[in-house]
Amino acid sequence: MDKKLFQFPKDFVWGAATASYQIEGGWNEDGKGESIWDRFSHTPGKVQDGDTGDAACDHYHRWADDLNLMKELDLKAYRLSISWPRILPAGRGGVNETGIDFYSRMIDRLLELNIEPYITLYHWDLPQKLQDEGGWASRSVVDAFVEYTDAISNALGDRVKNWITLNEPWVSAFIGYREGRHAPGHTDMHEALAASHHLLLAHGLSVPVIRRNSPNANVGITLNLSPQVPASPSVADRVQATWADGYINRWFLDPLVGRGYPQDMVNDYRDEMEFVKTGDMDVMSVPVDFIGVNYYTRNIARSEKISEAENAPCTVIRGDEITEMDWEVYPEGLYKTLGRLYFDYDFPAIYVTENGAAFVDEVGADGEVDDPARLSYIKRHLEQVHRAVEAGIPVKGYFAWSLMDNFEWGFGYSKRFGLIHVNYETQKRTFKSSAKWYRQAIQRNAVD
Ligand code: IFM
Repeated sequence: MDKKLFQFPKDFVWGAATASYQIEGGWNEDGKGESIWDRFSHTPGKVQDGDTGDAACDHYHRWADDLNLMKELDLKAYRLSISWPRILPAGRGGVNETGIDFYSRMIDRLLELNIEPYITLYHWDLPQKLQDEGGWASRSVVDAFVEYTDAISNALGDRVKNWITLNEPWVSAFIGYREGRHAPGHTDMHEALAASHHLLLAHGLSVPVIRRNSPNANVGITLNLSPQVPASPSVADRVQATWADGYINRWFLDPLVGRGYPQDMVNDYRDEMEFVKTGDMDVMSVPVDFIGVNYYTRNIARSEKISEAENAPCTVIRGDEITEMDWEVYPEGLYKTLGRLYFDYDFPAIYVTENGAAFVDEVGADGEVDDPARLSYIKRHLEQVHRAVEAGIPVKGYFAWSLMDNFEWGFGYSKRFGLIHVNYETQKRTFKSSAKWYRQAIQRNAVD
């Protein structure tokens, strides 16, 4: 039987993504300030095996070679993030020209190679100096973000035409300030709520600044989204799923499109929301050109309020294909998420700004890295993207996470997400079989 060929639209954007702290290293070089992740990873017990991003993939020194690898992969686009403390070491006031220069040279080279840069302004490496005044929980950080946005979009806006203000503000706010598994490692729900609000405010105030400095740019924001499915038809599980959807998805989606914070969540948080000021909700619903979605898995919601015995029989069984992150492989959730963004929220364009999987990779005796599980993961998710495009959903591009293995936050270097294998002892890069497959997909503009 002939295999089905999933052909993508002509202008579909094929890319890969990284983030500054996860790959750059050079943590204290050339005038860079300390970030909250430098501080967090240098604190014993915070990151698995005591790993830090001090050297990471040494991309700060090897960026030119890494760009050549991107070309070899035939990437059409590269999503990178800027390290805020490399640009403004103290978070505000006093630009570090060496930092600007680093990114400026990289952008020039990307354009020379015909690789379109997509810049994320904030992928979690807040300058520590701003954390010292309260971090995202403090409203004063919002102005500092706008100042930073102005500095970097002014420097690069003539050449960079795709901007993402924030990466996964839910993670910044709730994993950083409520669960404490990420920097700054706090465990305070009120701080987390305030942080989420200030992040969205910072986004809203930055969009017009980018538009002013970068005429004709596409500006958007990236959220981590996942379907929240009740484990059973019991009322308790359904309530739990609705709550989880409000907590992770709607808390960010609704204000972005001008619906305000979801009322069911506000009912829970009302007493803690004094940080919302008149006009804030208008600011954060500034129109965007696109929404970015980072999709990895779904969540099956089960209420803890009732016992296993009392609960209705489980109707949703977690699939048995699980990644190293303990995340279920559930490609259809990507289709559902894309559909929701278009049909329920009406975003004019959508990019999958991250999708990928961590699996154990080994370099074989022949020096090759064969990673069929990752290849299959990416292929099946791309099929769902194709399905969405066919359904009329305006999905404009797909960025694999990640270009190369890197520092996976609290897990250090123990989880590998890369298309390119990195030997952290030697910094040798090796294309995995998924990378070779991805190159072929890019070249054919199709998946089969
Ligand atoms: O590595 C992270 C990335 O920084 C943000 N999105 C999820 C990825 C995998 O956990």
